[in-house]
Amino acid sequence: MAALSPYKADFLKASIEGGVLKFGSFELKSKRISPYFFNAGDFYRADLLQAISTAYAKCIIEAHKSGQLDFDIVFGPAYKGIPLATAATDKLAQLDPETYGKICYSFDRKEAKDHGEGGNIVGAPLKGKRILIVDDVITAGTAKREAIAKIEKEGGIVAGIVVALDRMEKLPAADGDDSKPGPSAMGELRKEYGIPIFAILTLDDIIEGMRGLASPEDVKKTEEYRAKYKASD
Ligand code: OMP
Repeated sequence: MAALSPYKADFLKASIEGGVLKFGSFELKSKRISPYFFNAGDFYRADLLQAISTAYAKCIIEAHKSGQLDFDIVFGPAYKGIPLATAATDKLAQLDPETYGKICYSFDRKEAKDHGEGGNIVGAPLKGKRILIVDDVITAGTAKREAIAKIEKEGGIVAGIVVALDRMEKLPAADGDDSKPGPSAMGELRKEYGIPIFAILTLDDIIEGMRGLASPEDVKKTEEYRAKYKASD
């Protein structure tokens, strides 16, 4: 496998050293038991927030330059997406003020507000704008579908999704039999909505980069998990 690009390697190192990417035994939303967990809520220290906002901004700039992504607003789904989208917007403008100095951010409320300015969205209005969703992790894609529905209801046009981590997992089988090959959440979302989706890191990147930063036992368990749940596409 090709070496990780420097910004991805820096991000992985900060995630492990900062305790954001943990190894052990964790139950996922899907009920699968995973030997690793990435908690974007743990980027609460200034240096870690800078590490993640830099990684998002560089990933977004790369995708934009390649011609695959054009957007007006960076949208962070509540709650964990909110600081991620806000910090990524700030970092984009810092890294390239000419291109991103006027980029906007916005996020949703979990509960609609019926007084004051009211509504479901805080920040830039979405109507008629191209929206880039910035979120933490893709496992099954359920949270991304919910975010897309909210944005479309507000009249926004979803332009793409950027996540910190693609777990590369196959969708849970309808009959509960996870031993059969299955398609990935990311692939299904791309097909269903026709939008580009980018991940700063994938599970393959984590396994490659964790050697030397995590114990050989954790590497082995993570490889076994990949062998069991990795999607076929
Ligand atoms: P969807 O793939 O869109 O359903 O989103 C996966 C969600 O699972 C994330 O937004 C997190 O809330 C949570 N999650 C993590 O935060 N980190 C992980 O490593 C794994 C999960 C998970 O439960 O799958």
